[in-house]
Amino acid sequence: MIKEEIFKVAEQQNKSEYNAEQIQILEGLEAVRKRPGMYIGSTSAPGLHHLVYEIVDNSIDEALAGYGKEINVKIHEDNSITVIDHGRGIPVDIHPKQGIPTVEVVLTILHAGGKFGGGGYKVSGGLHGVGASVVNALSEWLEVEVRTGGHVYKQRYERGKTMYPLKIVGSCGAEEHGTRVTFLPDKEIFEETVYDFDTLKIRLRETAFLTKGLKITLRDGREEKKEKTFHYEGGIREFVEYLNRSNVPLYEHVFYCEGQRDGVLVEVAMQHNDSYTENIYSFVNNINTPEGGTHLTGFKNALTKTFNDYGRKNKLLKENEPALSGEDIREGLTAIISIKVEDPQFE
Ligand code: 1YM
Repeated sequence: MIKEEIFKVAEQQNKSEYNAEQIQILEGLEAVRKRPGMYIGSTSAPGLHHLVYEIVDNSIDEALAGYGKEINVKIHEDNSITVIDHGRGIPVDIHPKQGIPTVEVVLTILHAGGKFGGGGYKVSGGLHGVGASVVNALSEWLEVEVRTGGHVYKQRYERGKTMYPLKIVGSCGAEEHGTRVTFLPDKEIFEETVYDFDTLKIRLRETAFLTKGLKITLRDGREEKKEKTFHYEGGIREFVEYLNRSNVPLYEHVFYCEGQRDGVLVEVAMQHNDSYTENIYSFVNNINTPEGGTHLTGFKNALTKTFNDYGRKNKLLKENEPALSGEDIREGLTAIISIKVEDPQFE
């Protein structure tokens, strides 16, 4: 074979591989549309709201990596949602394996988000943690805008299908960077397509408490204009103050500690109030773990031991007196245990 022919065959092979990959992409997102519940839990209100958390989680990961301190969420008149962050922007360069811009890979290939840029603590990839491509698959349309290198890049998808190649639609300051995603949940998929401001408010407030220093703004652009900003420099310490707001604290100071070992970041905040109820919330990578786990058991054991050791050492507990039980110590306790692990195992 002469050189030209070899090149031609190679080119055709490349093309057919590329097409095969394209087909896989479409099949991947079709699977999501066929069984949405498998990816987002439900197609009723919880699933609808879950779409927002999936997109916001990518912005939170970016903030945890040290890029961008503010996230804006807006509900529009038609119940479409915009999420804006000021991180590095989803990369726009051509993905070496897929041959399309990385941002398009992130939005059109299932589970792609979690596979790149390993390392670092990620809140995405948790319970559902399915990423932006699932949101895209379940949206009538989705538009992404990335600001980086002085350009504004844009791409639109309809029911997960790319409408045009990534294009530059404008310019921005050389130092400006970030990602903006707007999507309209698909009425063919969801039984409920009206967003509830308070549902988003509660979850975004919790997220802000768990990520100290991060500012999250939620705006309602529908009939009844509303706006809420969540920004807690004290993080979970302020979360405990908030939870204890309608109780009488037994002491003024909210106990707080943080530490890191073996790739696990641990934060604890607590304060007793004059009630009898135990109010302990635990989180792994910003996801509530109501069933507890070793992080919660470890905390409870350490608390019981520390109180008893202190009591004995300072003769508050006489030698012939029995130790305080864990339940006694946790009476009226409000606490937050928040851990961040690099590779969480949810069971
Ligand atoms: C409004 C939604 O998705 N922000 C966002 C996403 C990414 C990055 C920055 C990012 C991550 C990394 C490097 C990395 C994502 N990138 C990817 C992937 N906001 C939103 N902001 N550069 C930029 O993790 O290494 C997935 S998400 F895969 F392309 F790296």
